[in-house]
Amino acid sequence: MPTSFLPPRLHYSLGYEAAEHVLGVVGFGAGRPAGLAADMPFIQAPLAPLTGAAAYEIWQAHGPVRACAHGPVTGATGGGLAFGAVRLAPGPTEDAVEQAYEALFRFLAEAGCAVPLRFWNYLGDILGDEAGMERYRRFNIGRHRAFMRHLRQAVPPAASGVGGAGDSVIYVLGGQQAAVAVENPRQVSAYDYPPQYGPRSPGFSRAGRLGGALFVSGTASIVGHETRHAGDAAAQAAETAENLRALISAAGLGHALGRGAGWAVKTYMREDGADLLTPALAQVFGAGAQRLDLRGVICRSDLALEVEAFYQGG
Ligand code: 3EB
Repeated sequence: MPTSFLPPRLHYSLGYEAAEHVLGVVGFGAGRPAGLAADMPFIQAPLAPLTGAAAYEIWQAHGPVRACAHGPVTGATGGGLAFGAVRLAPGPTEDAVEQAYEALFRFLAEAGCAVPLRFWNYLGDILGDEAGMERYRRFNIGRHRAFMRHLRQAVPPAASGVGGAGDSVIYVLGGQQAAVAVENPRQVSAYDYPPQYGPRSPGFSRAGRLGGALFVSGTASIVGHETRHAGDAAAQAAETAENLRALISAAGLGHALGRGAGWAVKTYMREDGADLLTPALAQVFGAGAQRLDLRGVICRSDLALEVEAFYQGG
């Protein structure tokens, strides 16, 4: 039986509504909500909403959950899913990332949800230089090492990789069966990027489909493997929308385009100006989609924005 999800809930205020069967909570400019049991997973992301109040991303399961921390990972499991989150330890980024991923893999196995479905990587100072190599490139080396040892599937799952200000965090959703990886016909697979983007290619697939659910990776204004429209955020928004449309269609979910209901969307922009995304997002997801706009640094300096999404058909 395919795993079923409730859509993630994206909250736009500090007020945390006690939700049922909470697997995990991510805070954006927000600390641990008072209503969340002390042993349940909460991680504060090094990113905040573009404007206004703090926000939470809340993942819920269909059924009772229990906390199950393991090593450095805070987590919970229930309803055939697990949520786990970890902070990067100090030290060289590639080593810290390798250790963090290894801890997440061990956590997932321990939780009985050994298959990673979706990773989120929020890195402090993502474009900064670390002893002669960009931090994001070191991140890719560490992730690659962990995947070589622990990933039991042909291609890596969906992911986002975004820079923030503060402590780096990685969180994951795991399950009991792998999602079907989906690639974008307009883009070179990230794991096949040529070496000009670093010694190890980014380990993620463009989307993962699991039953009626779709995890859409961070998607930007990249065609083939090259950035399009450097310096023009509005044109990047339109190109990103084209990429999202192509990807969602390739996933066999063309019928979900523009539906609104069932979609939860997170956007990342370096500068203010999320309004310029609104027409593009309305076309792709529909006006009724949940939406959370975050301030983030994209992992290429010429990219102004990135968009990720989750869909649960109903
Ligand atoms: C890209 O298409 C844009 O390194 O995990 C998007 C999603 C991006 C995930 C990652 C990076 C990652 O290459 C950047």
